[in-house]
Amino acid sequence: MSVVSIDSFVSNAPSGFAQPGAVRHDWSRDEIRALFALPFPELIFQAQTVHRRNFDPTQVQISTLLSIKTGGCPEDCAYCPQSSAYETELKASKLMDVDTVLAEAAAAKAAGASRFCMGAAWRSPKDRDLDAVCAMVEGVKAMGLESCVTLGMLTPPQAGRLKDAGLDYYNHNLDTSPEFYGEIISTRTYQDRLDTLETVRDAGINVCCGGIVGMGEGLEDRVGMVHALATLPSHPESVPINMLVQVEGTPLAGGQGLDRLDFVRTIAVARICMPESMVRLSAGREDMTDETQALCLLAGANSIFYGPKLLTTPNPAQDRDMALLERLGMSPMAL
Ligand code: SAM
Ligand code: DTB
Ligand code: SF4
Repeated sequence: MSVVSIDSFVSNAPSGFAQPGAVRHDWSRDEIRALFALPFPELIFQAQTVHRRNFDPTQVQISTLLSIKTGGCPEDCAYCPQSSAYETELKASKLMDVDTVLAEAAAAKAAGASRFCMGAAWRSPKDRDLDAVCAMVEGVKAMGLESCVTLGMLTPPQAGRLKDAGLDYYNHNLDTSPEFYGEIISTRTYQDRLDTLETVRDAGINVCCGGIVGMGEGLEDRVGMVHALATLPSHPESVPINMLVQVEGTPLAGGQGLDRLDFVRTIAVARICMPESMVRLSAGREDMTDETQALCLLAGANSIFYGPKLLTTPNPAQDRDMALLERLGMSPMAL
């Protein structure tokens, strides 16, 4: 295939090539499959073109995660060390107190994060627990940080309370394709997840929704996952693409890892299909070289989790991340 210049690509994009910049909600699986099948240089070129239309390619949004309630979860997500269905080395703990959480948020801000994300291992929050979470959200906002929580399924009144507390983002992932989903989780349905996403959207909270790759799914499942995300009535503002972190004791431990180039492809296709969304190079960076991460950033990822821990598993040290951004001539996005 001959090399395509950016100008000729933009004006003469062959049919089947994504038109850079257009936000579409009618992606077909065939179109998405065709993107995955592109030669790597063509795919990256398209992703870069779309990315540069919408974002400064040198800027990366950085968020710090904190598990505010760890383990003992009644759901059976096969990837998750926090499910009580599996024997892992994780120690369960109850909901943290508000002051301790706010001290962690202040430290994250001092280290350079612009968003603080709090995760709880719940199927859904109890109303009394939501009082404390709302106080956490208010405190995080008062520090001048963006706030995000991930608490499981929500009812409309619960979403309304979070919105009133000032919540900016709610994370709730579709995780994989509708077909593969049943192999991974039996305790709640794909439709349950879609319902929560609609509830969050209706409450006026920004949606953070993505999935996990490297769980033993096939290419068609990665196609189906991006398709499900890109055909939502509104694209999620934030799209985390996680690479499975294998944790001993979970059913997915010991599986064959994903070819890193297939991970990069997933990022690139997500970028093309959701041009205005922040695509997050999410879990799994601890098992990636700096060069793989650089490829992900070239493929259109423009946010990362920042800090030595994700929820329960390790993430690269802050100084390694800052050094990588500096080596790449990139910088953290200001609020
Ligand atoms: N319990 C809530 C829920 O599931 O909606 C919130 C916390 S849950 C840990 C948030 C997300 O983390 C999951 O939806 C999943 O996509 C991701 N996750 C969990 N364990 C993971 C792992 N081992 N590797 C990669 N991503 C993981
Ligand atoms: C998301 O998509 N990834 C983050 C965040 N949303 C909450 C969580 C990753 C968790 C990885 C496994 C762990 O550390 O427990
Ligand atoms: Fe529970 Fe969330 Fe883990 Fe599933 S992913 S087991 S819902 S904490």
